[in-house]
Amino acid sequence: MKGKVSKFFVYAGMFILTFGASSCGQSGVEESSVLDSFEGNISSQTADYGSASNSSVDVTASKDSKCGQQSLMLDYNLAEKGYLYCARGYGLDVLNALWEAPAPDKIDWSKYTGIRLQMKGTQSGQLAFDVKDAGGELWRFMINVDSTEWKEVVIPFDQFSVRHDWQPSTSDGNQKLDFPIRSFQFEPKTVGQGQFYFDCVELDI
Ligand SMILES: [Ca+2]
Repeated sequence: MKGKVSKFFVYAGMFILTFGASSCGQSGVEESSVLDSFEGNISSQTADYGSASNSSVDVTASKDSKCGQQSLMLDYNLAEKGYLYCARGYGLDVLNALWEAPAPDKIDWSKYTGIRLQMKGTQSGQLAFDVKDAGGELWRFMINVDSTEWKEVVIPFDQFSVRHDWQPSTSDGNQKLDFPIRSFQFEPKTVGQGQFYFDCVELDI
């Protein structure tokens, strides 16, 4: 009987470990590849967002989620020639807008080939997903939003293009995607009003 009981606990333990690693695990799980699942407080203190004066964006948590209890929701109105963004990670103006995963230099980026995320939008059109690399350079991947249902987007690192429209003054401009990546951001690019939901930003093996 004793043997049976301990075997059960071994299997149960294996299940929990596997589950934690393959879905949206807790940030404390060592092998988890989840970069961010937007749990906890989501506000202007924990997300770095803003817009041009002719546009607007508000960022909150939504209960409509794919990982954990909530997703990140952008409620926006993008005007012609305007812009707006929402970023999480390290080295941002909002110091507590940190992703859930460990700090960039604590992640073994060589294990991963790209980024995978879950998203949905109420308006079809274009959405930019950017990452800022170790040299402060911004890289972009354009997502075509054609459905109001949740969908998964997979972005291999080699599919990012260096941004030519704008770079931070601190960018090293070497046009090489230097690891570690330090932050990511969402930028709706289609003029109009709508909402975007994001969840389960993971590193793809
Ligand atoms: Ca979540």
